[in-house]
Amino acid sequence: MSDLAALLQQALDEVAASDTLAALAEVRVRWLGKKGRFTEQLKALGALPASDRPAAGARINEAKQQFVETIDAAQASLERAAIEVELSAGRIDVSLPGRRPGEGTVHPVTRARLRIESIFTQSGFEVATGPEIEDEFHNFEALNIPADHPARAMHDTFYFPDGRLLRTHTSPVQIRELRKGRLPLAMIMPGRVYRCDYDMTHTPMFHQVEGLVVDENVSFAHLKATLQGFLQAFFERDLQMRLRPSYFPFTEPSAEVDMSCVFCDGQGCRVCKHTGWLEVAGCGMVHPNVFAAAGLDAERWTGYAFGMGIERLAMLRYGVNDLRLFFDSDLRFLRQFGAA
Ligand code: 2NM
Repeated sequence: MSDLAALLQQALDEVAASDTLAALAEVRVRWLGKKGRFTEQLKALGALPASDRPAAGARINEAKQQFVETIDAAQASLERAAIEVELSAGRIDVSLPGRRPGEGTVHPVTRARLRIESIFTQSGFEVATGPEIEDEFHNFEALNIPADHPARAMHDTFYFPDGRLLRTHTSPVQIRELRKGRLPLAMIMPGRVYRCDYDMTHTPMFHQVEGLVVDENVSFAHLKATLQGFLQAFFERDLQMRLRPSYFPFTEPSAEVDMSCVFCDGQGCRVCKHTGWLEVAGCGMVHPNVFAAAGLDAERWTGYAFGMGIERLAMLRYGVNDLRLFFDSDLRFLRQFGAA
């Protein structure tokens, strides 16, 4: 009996002397483990006469219970203290700015396209898109470019084995829209186009935006005013524009669009090769054969169309001197362009 009291006191003293969780864990094993001292006491019961065992067992369990309560309380108290230490040491500064995930930027070609779309939609144009894989009818025939026409050689076309092709311009989208027969219409068609051509100033894929306006009594003057207005909005400045007679199979008459050089204001510099002019687009009045191929009455409908390269416009607008920069994915270049 006094043995057990002394034993319990020793166990409680060891708990009191433990000032770390690790030390406490050792004490717990020493007294309650498989070979622990309370465990040994219970095992020793077998040596007592059977009549003494229940009372002795109860006393041991009582002592053990008191020990367990004491050591559990001590452990909880040490754990609370550890959390307190952690909380006071590592204060959270809620005023610190957060760490943002890396944000991308809008590619300059996309940025230029969005600008173009915004300018035209603000003046009532719709934006239409179509497939990049086309057939000869939509890419050539309907655009008044028959199979034996030299203009087909003008476009270095990527063909698939089945005769389909990668569109060489976005004009086939215009054919698809015209064939829907919902007139009058005013639309622009931006998108990727493909030509088998690769050097300093040509890439096999580039971006075009074409425009098409069809109504009764559409004139060349409308075309000229629209292009002048667009260029001034896109470059955010007054500029001169001139039209030079040219040839496209799908328009008649046709013209090349020049604007006064944005780098020297028409004075002559390296960029405009000392002419004062930059070629930025092609345009014309929709050819009657195009209306006919779209199933429209060429006697009734008139229209103008134009086309320009988005990379070229982006280079002039953002001062990029090498077309290949758009396709190199160099982040030092791309990060200079923010949101549209
Ligand atoms: C250009 C230049 C001139 C054009 C014409 C047509 C259509 F389908 F209406 F006939 N679409 N695009 C056109 C006209 C495109 O790009 C330099």
